[in-house]
This record gives sequence, C-alpha cells and structure tokens, in this order.
Amino acid sequence: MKIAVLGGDGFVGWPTSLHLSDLGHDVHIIDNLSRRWIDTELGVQSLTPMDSIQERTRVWHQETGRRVHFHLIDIARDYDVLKQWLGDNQPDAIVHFAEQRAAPYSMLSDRHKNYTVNNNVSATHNLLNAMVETGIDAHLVHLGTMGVYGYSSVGAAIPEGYLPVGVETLDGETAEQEILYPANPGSIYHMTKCLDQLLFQFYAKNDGLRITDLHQGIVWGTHTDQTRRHEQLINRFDYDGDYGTVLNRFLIQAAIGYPLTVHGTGGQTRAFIHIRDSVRCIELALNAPPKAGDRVEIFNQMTETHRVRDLAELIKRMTGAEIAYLPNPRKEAAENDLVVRNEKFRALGLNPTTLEEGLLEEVVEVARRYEYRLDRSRIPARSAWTKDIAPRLNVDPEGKQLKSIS
Ligand code: NAD
Ligand code: USQ
Repeated sequence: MKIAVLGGDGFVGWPTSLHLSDLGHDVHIIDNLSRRWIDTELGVQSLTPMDSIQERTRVWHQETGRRVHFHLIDIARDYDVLKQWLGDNQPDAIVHFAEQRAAPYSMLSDRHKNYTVNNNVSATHNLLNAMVETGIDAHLVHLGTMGVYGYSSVGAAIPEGYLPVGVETLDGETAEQEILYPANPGSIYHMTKCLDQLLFQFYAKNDGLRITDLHQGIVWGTHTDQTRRHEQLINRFDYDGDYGTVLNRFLIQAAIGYPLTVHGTGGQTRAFIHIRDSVRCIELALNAPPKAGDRVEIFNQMTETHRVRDLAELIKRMTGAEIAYLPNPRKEAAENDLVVRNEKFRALGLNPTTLEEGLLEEVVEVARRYEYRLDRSRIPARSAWTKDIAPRLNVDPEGKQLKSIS
C-alpha cells in the first residue's frame, strides 16, 4: 500500500513509519516538525539524540534499501498544499498522528489552549475535507485517546467506542440504539480528541469515508525492532513535565536518582500499551478497513491498566527509587477504577507485551546511557489545570526537597 503517515516524525509516528516500511509499504511521512519547535520553546530536548528527519530517512535507506519519503506540510494551516498532495499521490491509507498530544502543554496558558484547539481540530477537519474534495479512496486510521471516555468504568467495562442504550419512546416502547460513549475529556488536549470523534462521525455518514479511530492508552517504552537497527534511527524520548508520560517518566527518574513524581495519592488508574504493540496495532487496523458507508470503526488500543501509585511501588521495588507524593497539578479524581474492553485487537492477532517482560529495565538502560543529555530542572510538572491549583505546586526544580504529602 501507499501510506501517508501524518505526524510521522513523532514518538509513535516514527517507529510506525519504519514498521510499515519494513513490511514493504510505500511510506510517505507528512510532518510540519512542530514538535521539534515545541522542544525549543520549552527549552528541553528528547532524552535520546534524534537526528533530522532527512538524516533518519537516509539512514533507513542505507540500512534496508527501502525509502521513506518526507514532505514538510502543516496540515492545520496548509490546506491547499495538503489537498494537492493527496490528489497527486492518491494514498491507499492515511495514518493520522499529527496533533499536539500533551495534556499538560495544552493547559499551560490561554495561548497554549488556543494553539492546541486550532491545530488539532483544523488538522483533522482539513484532512477530512481534502479527502472528500480530491475523491481519493483512502482508509483513514486516526490516533485518538482513551481519555475521550474519562477514566471511570462506573462498574461496567468501557466498550470499544459505542454504548448500547435503550430510550423510552412516546408509546412506552424501548428503542435500542448504539451511541458514541459519552465524551468526558479531562484536558483541552483530550477535548480536541472528543471533537475529532464528531468530525469522523459526520464524514463517515455524509461522505462514506472509511475511518478507523484508535482510542489509545499511554504509550511506554522507546525501542522497536526497526529503531534498534541503527543508532541514528533511535526514537524520541520525552521525560519533561509537559510531554513525558507517567511510566516512562518514573523509569528515567529511577535511573537518575530523582524521586518518583506521583501526583496526589497516585490513585488514578490508566490504560497502557508498549510502543511495539502500538505499531503492530496500526498494522492490524490498516489490514481491517471498514467499508464505505459503515460507521466509524473504533478500537481500544491498550493492553493493560495500572494505578499510578502501583507503578511507582513496582519501580521502587525494582530499582530502590524513592517516591514523592506531590500536590496534583491536574483536576482529576483522586482515585478511579478503570476496566476496558479490548477484544477486537486480540481477535485480529495482537499478542500483548506486558510490564512483566523485562522491558522496564530497557527504558532504565536508555536513561542511564543518555543521562548526560537530561536537564533535571525540566522534570517537575509545572502546568496547573486551574489558576487556584498553580500556587500549591511549589515546584522544586532539582528534586532535592520533594516531600510526601500523604
Ligand atoms: P508527538 O508529538 O511525538 O508526534 C506528533 C507529530 O505530529 C509531531 O512530529 C508533530 O511535529 C506533528 N504535527 C503536529 N501538528 C502537526 C500539523 N499541524 N501538521 C503536520 N504535522 C503536525 O506525539 P506522539 O506521542 O507520537 O502521539 C501521536 C498521536 O498518538 C497523537 O495524536 C496522540 O494524541 C496519540 N496518542 C499518543 C499517546 C502517547 O502516549 N504518546 C497515547 C495515546 C494517543
Ligand atoms: N502522573 C503522575 N506523575 C507524573 C506524570 C503523570 O502522577 O509525573 C499522573 C497524571 O496526574 C495522570 C496520569 O499519571 O493521572 C497519566 O498522565 P500522563 O501524562 O502519563 O498521561 P496523559 O496526560 O493522560 O496523556 C498521555 C499522552 C496523550 C494520550 C494519553 C492516553 O500524552 O497523548 O492521549 O496519555 S490516556 O491517558 O489513556 O488518555
């Protein structure tokens, strides 16, 4: 297949592009490199040394003989360029990663809220609009989030996208329907993914676009079989308070002797997936497209759930790290239970990689190797969800005086 990977320079997009290229697909990365600019804005860099996208694709060709093409396009702003590219290239499939994906970054200030909404909603809408306008028959696979559901299973497992409901009609009968699971975003970023869902629903119904939405959990790990092939193919690794995600952050904190930064009581339960499974799920989704006229296909792309403080305790046992219970910068429940259905990927052949499989140690090794590139002052989470939370954070950049609040 000819596959356009939008956002293919990012943490999940890069290993996905290599995985798909390795399978023999003709891969075209489209990216505006905004994530690299955000590193500059925040004054932080990937823990792992990333080369330019052109150099990465050159090394991939040198190592494998395969070409991954790169096109510099801002899909939120360059609508005409995107439309022209799609019309000229007629991809069979499009994988859409190209959004601002950090909840804390989306809550940093009013400017960051505007940027995240404008970028993400325009990116998705421009893409759908251009697909209809060019008349291309591509299957769109979008990376969404488990966060569209909120993080509570209210005593019943969260279904894969659709909730069966019975509505009482005027003559007292019960009309059965399946509706999108009620959206319950916990940040401006997560809200944009809820808006994406409605855009997909409309375009699938009105224009018969074939769309798969992957509600993904928190991705952890860094290497895949392809990124391991050469030092210059290494994946990016975010550890800072805005872009680093919880499990990867705890692992690098343990590696460098920084207390594990648990928010509140650590009672939040979240869904997780290893990067190797993430790229495999995208392959599986590409091989199982819906038909024109079908409703949006939705998968829960996660393999296990864990409570944040249990992860911290696990890593403490594994490495001897200390745990710091900190004021929570986010507005989220102190404790939640989360049970999620994920049979659809299992049925398509996914064999999940779990936390037990020695891969936690792999991330600790990556952190020890590149510790010299890490700025400890970028570790604390500084982004408060509301103005009244901000003064309570009392950020300690060096992590020397972190105190337990429990
Ligand atoms: P990332 O920030 O590393 O990568 C996103 C890429 O998209 C970057 O290379 C960025 O430059 C590009 N991009 C952003 N806006 C663009 C635009 N307007 N035009 C062109 N390119 C643009 O993020 P990631 O961690 O690789 O996540 C990829 C996708 O998967 C996101 O949509 C995210 O919401 C979703 N997701 C990620 C995780 C996770 O834990 N990382 C979990 C669930 C879902
Ligand atoms: N947390 C800590 N300590 C930290 C960092 C986070 O306790 O140092 C807590 C947070 O308060 C939160 C949980 O860990 O309760 C998860 O935070 P996170 O930053 O790991 O994940 P999140 O903000 O939800 O976002 C990440 C990705 C996003 C994706 C989402 C999937 O950045 O792109 O959509 O995971 S999900 O969480 O399933 O919605």
